[in-house]
Amino acid sequence: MTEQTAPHSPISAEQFAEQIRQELEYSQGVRPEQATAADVYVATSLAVRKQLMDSWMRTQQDIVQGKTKAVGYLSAEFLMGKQLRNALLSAGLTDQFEQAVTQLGFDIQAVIDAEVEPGLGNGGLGRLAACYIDSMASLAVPAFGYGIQYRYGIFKQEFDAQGRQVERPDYWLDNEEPWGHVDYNRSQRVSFGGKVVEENGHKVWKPAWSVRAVPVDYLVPGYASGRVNTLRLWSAKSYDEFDLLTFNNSQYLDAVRPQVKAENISKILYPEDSTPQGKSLRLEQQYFFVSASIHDAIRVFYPGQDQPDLTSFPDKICFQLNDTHPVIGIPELMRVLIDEYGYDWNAAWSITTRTFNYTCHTLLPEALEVWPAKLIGELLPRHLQIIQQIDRHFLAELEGKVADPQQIERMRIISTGEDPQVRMAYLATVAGEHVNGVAELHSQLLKDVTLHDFSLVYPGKFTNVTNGVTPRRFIKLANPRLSALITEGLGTDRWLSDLSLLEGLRPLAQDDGFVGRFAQVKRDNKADFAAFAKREYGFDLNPDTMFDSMVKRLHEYKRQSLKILAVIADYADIKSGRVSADDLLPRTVLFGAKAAPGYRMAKLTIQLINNVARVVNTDPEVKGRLSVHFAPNYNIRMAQHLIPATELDEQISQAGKEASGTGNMKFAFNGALTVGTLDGANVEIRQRVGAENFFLFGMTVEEVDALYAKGYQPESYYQADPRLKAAIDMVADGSFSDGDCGTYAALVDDWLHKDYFMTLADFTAYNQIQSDIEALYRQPLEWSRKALLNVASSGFFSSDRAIGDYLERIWKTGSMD
Ligand code: GLS
Repeated sequence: MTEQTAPHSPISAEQFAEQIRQELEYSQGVRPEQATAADVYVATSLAVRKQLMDSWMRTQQDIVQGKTKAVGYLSAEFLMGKQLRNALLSAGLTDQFEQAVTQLGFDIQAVIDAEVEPGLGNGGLGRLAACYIDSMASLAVPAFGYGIQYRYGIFKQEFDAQGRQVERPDYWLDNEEPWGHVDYNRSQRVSFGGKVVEENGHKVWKPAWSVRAVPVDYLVPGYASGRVNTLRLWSAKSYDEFDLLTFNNSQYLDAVRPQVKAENISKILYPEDSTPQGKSLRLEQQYFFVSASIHDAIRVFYPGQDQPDLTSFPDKICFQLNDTHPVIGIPELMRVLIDEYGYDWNAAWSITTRTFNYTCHTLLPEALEVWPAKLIGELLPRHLQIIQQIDRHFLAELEGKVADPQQIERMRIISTGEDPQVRMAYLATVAGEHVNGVAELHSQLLKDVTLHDFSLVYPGKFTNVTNGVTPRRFIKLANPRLSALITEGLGTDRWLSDLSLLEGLRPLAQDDGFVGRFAQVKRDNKADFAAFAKREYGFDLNPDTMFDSMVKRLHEYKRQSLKILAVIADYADIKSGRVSADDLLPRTVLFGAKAAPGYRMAKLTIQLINNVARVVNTDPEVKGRLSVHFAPNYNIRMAQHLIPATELDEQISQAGKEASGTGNMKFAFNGALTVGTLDGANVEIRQRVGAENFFLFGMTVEEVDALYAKGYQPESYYQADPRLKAAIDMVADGSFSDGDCGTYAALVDDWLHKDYFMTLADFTAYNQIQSDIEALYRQPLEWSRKALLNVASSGFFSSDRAIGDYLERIWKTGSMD
């Protein structure tokens, strides 16, 4: 068997134990005998960080001196997950760590558990960014991740006695955080407000206030590449700590006001996903991190130069705009080039348009960010002028190319009318060199619908890069049993760097012995998850039932309602005596989802699911056959436990609404079968794993459009399907609200009279596919064979492949080695 070894000079377990001891004593001032698991966690992390330092410095140097251009991945979110295990894996120190910690007399798990997960993202978009920087380092692509170190990440979710979501702040930085290095010597000034004046024929911005952007550097070690890239997250600090004069007059709050205002910028992550909120603090955050990052890139690539030749900037770095959040970087680079370095408009435009590329991550029109021009004018007056000028130039260009004045009007970057809005996706499309969607279907719909006018004018700009996820975290770390079996089956662990090798498992799907061992891995993972869920949430899960999971953000388009209505319909069948509980396939339905705090319908759906769980799980009539559990605070850690234990994965969004999905890929990697619609990357997963190994149901995008056009009347579906009617009636009649018919009235009313995402129209098809699912599950060997074929065929969804596509189609750069 060939084992990959990590090229960062490996050390022995004894040496590692010694380094941990040194860190305990000389960094933390704790004698090993007095140390707690949390101390050992910090010491170990510092020791691993030091192990990676040489590779990091070498990588930095090669990035600056190398001939390949770097990538600046600009993202408002990086949902990293816990760092320690991943860093150990990349540094090739996992075994040494386990031995060293044991030698020191500590419990490995307790040390791992001492790490607090940084929740610096909402969901798929932030996690994708984290997977991409992992892959870039693993492929030795010179890259920087640039974002914000939020003081408070995504809220902690709890449920109250009524099953409602309660949001609690995420104090992730309250304990020592050993991974981020605060580099006060490389801070940047970021300014806001004020006005623009004319001086000697030049526009000069006189800002009203500034903050200090301090970088906090995280190492991003590649797997088996010997490379360590940088994730630079900016933290906002005040220049005016506090006003002593005011303080002496005992006005404490006034005295610290400037500090509070400045530091607020990086205080909280907006807990929205797919639906942005137009708040000025959010625009401040966006500008804060892109301005600091652009200046940082100039500092890195033109060190010590007062008058650098920035015409070479696009050959040094290209910026990927992860959705519209960093798009204010476009006028910022123009401003920097024109106002700070004296380039004329055309030269600046030429540099800018070769520097930026834009990834769109949505299809929901309401999720395409727009900012009131007035707000931009107040916060960034010079940028508004630049955007207006870009819009004027663009208009002139369009007039030469487009005959239809209405089309031109539709395409304007700044809308006309009383309260003009700046459309950030349009700005990114006009200025970006490439525009990509995140799955084949999504990229097609961007061209055909969302950005159709633009695709006519700039057909060459549009491309697709189907998302991918890292196999290091989501197979190797999450599922050690499966990893070992794959390595044994393939005779090598090289699949961790080249996931297409999983194809080699295909013939083993015909080997009943191997399939049986694969099934045993799943069974053991289910038992582990049951123990985890008991410990963490007090759930009683029976590993001899089917584990059926739906974990993702709570959003109407994702249709958690469809799943819970199907559960209620089964329950109603039993309660009414139509079906005997003994005929039901024993199933454990698992939910995990956070709802945006202000999203009423999503929060009501959480409440409903929790109360269905309460009623069903305590009803002796269905005991052992059906149980429902909603695990609070779904996060990366929980995903790493739950995904390997899942047998059926729910990807049931309305077709044409989920841009890609990435959970679907993680489940396929781990041998779950998918029940899903033809939406997002489901389409490609089904193509690759084979239609016979995927449970497809529901309307297509075309059918959805046709039904909207015809006039959708959800109530007619309610009348036509007695099971659907029974389920909705049970919600309406207070069965899940202690007899109170008002609790879910808003949900019921929406289902019957609006149901924008057509849950009711897909209900019957969703139920029908359940009989196929159950029939297959009753043949365990056949189920496992198909599950194994899912693993064997999902190598395409590695983030390494996705980064390969970005390199080839968009960045036109490569490895530094
Ligand atoms: C999202 C999409 O909703 C997901 O479908 C997609 O997988 C993800 C990454 O591309 O981006 N867009 C968004 O705003 N949040 C997401 O998770």
